[in-house]
Amino acid sequence: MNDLLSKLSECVEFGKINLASPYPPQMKGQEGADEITRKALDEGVTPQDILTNGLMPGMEKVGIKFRENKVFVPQVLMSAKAMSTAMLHLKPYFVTGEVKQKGTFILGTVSGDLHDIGKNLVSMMLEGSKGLKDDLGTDVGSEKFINALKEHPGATVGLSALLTTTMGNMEKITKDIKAAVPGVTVTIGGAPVNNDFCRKIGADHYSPDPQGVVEFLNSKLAS
Ligand code: B1M
Repeated sequence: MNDLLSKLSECVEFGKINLASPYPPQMKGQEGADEITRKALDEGVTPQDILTNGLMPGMEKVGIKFRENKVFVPQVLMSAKAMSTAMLHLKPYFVTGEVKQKGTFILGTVSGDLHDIGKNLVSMMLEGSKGLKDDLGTDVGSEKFINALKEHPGATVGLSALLTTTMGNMEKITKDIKAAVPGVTVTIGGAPVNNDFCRKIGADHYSPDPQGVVEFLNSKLAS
């Protein structure tokens, strides 16, 4: 692996945001995710490579340690902050500009769920799209989605969930918004969900990654 990418992975794993950050103590005075991402881009490493082979493996390692109670919420928050800081550098490259969706795309992480890094990647990719985007943030319940749909008639809704305990909320939200706004299209994503779950809850589409959302919106336009 490229040396910069392995350093980047380490920054995310240990929550090293930038040079100025004193956390973690063992990396004090070293460059963080901020500077190393910039350097990698300047050296010609592709944004996709940075995401897939630098940031994501670091987050995977944190996830494993988190599951095994080797690190706790504050450390994971530092990792999330390091990853989000790095993603700011990648944002201009991930803006597709290709999506010309019909109406607005309303996006949110479902109620009870605070994970927003994956959702933000979807949001980033749609930054340059021709239609509007309404990112409602995290912990979003049925009512907020329905209000947004009333504000943007004809909109498509994107739901993200990262917890097995909030997947069920995805089902409730899908049912609620389809009852309130018949005909609305719902696309879902996030680590614990898949195509079978999508069909089971009556959503219209599942995408394993942000690019899948872009492709789905484009295919909707073509149909
Ligand atoms: Co949490 N957490 N967390 N966490 N966290 C996981 C998800 C977990 C797998 C960790 C573990 O145990 N190994 C576990 C879930 C277990 C489960 O449900 N089966 C877990 C848990 C248990 C929890 C808490 C309950 C812990 C606790 O408090 N005891 C708690 C819940 C808080 C809450 O939400 N109510 C909690 C808290 C947190 C933090 C707040 C500390 C932090 C979130 C910070 C933030 O997001 N701003 C956090 C983090 C960072 C993680 C891990 C380590 C990383 C998640 C992440 O950002 N990945 C995660 C372990 C892991 O995933 N390895 C973990 C990177 C991101 C780019 O990937 O979000 O999967 P992801 O998005 C992907 C795809 O899923 C997809 O595109 C992205 C790129 O490919 N995608 C979409 C996502 N949304 C999409 C929508 C789409 C399409 C594609 O269309 C609409």
